[in-house]
Amino acid sequence: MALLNILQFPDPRLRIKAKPVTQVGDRVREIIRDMLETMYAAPGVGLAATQVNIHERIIVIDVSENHDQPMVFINPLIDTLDANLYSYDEGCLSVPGFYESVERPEHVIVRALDENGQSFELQPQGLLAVCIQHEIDHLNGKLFVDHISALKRNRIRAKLEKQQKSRL
Ligand code: QAP
Ligand code: CO
Repeated sequence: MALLNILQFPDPRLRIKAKPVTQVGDRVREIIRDMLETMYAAPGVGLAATQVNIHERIIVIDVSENHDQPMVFINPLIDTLDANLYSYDEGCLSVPGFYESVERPEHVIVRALDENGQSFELQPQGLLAVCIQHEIDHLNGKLFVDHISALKRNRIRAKLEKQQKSRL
């Protein structure tokens, strides 16, 4: 088990588009274990492989109250079911200390593989629906700050760059 380093905005590696996993084997299961350990330690409710500089389509999420219901999504595919939007104050382990309201489809359906390579389908509700969409964005090189105004995004970038420089 290992804690992984989490990339911070505006690191350009957060913009890399992740590649599909071709075989769900022990190598991928070790990545998943390390991602879960890193997410719980942060602590966070969701983490995409992109955020730990692994450019493969792997997501871990745990939105349960007791942090004891890990979910794994490999090669997730998502469809929007209707035009309803849902607004949520989102944060991100790669954008520490900043939260902004983002609107996304409320009703989606997700298909993915689990850690054994078995396909499953899910119609997530509430925070889980938000989190899955947020994490799939990461796999496509997109961050929640891309959904807010350029003014707000640039302010967040400037503050994080300043913090990152002072920590060198
Ligand atoms: C993504 O985010 C998410 O700023 C997961 O200082 C968040 O786990 C999806 C975190 C909200 C939907 C709604 C953020 C931890 C954790 C911070 C996270 C921070 C420490 C964020
Ligand atoms: Co995030």
